[in-house]
Amino acid sequence: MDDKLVSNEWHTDQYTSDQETSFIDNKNTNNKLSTQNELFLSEVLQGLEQTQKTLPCKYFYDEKGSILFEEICELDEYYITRVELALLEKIKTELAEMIGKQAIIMEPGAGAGVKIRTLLKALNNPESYVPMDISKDFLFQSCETIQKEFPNIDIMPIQCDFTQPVKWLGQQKHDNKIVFFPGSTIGNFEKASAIQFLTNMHDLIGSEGALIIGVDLLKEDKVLEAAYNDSLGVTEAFNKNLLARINSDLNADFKLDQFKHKAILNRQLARIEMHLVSQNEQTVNINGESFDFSAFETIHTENSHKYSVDSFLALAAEANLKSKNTWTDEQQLFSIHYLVRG
Ligand code: AVJ
Repeated sequence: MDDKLVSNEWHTDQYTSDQETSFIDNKNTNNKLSTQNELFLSEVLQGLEQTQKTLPCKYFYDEKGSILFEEICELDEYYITRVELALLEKIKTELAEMIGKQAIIMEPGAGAGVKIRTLLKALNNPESYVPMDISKDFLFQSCETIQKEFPNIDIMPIQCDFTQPVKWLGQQKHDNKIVFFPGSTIGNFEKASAIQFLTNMHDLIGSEGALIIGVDLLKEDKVLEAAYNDSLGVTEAFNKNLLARINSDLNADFKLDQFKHKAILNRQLARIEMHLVSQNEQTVNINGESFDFSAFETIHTENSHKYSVDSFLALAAEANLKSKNTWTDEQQLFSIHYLVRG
């Protein structure tokens, strides 16, 4: 499997990128990691210097965080995964017809790959699958599982931060480029970044391709709040794992028991916000810099924007994408959109 992943000339020859991107290759490790941690450190310091302290949510997904996120997806209160998967099951034949033959399926933020298996199974002879994720080990493991299940599909994983441009993808000459972006991950982006991301996808898919995107819908307070303040405390552990990661990767001394998780619905901005609330006045050191917290001051760690079908399609239109079809579940909890160039 290693050979297959690293020797494919389709990607090694044409590979150029604006960022430090690496294909999955077990032999290629140490230097990369420290460059990544330097970037991680600068983003952490920058976030904590703000009046409203923030931390970038993409760093949730180290190995432990990726596992915790999978646990979130299995919670009763976290309806998103369950509802999207059921909807995907329901529309998969229709999707397969729209996608057609010999597609190359790209998936930014691929994670554990449960949803992609549903799609790949339904498709007519897909050519290749390109999962992208920031968490290398996790990506590598899930690729192995997928390759076993689909021996005839070329699997070309890329470790990257998909919020940054990955140029070579757009340069692939292929008619049927499909980007699969489930899970309402788009919800993490603020408006300008969401439009930027959608514009990158618009450029990437070309005139024949499509973006299949899952988007969570705005709904009543209690359903949303329960989904992000689950009773087992998994979301709390997920949120706090970011502090643990900063401690171990960036030489910091966050006291985990001095912070509490709190998710709040900001209806005006149509989003759930996750915060870590300092329980006391305290000082935290990170790689030689110190940060003071007053009691109940928060670190804003994540936004999860919610849309209506119309508000999402208006956003897509700003990136010159239009819906060829949009599906929702019966309760209107979640939506899936098949977007093409407008
Ligand atoms: C992966 C961004 C879709 O916002 O629902 C889940 C992340 N954070 N619980 C979401 C998340 C806390 C999730 N997304």
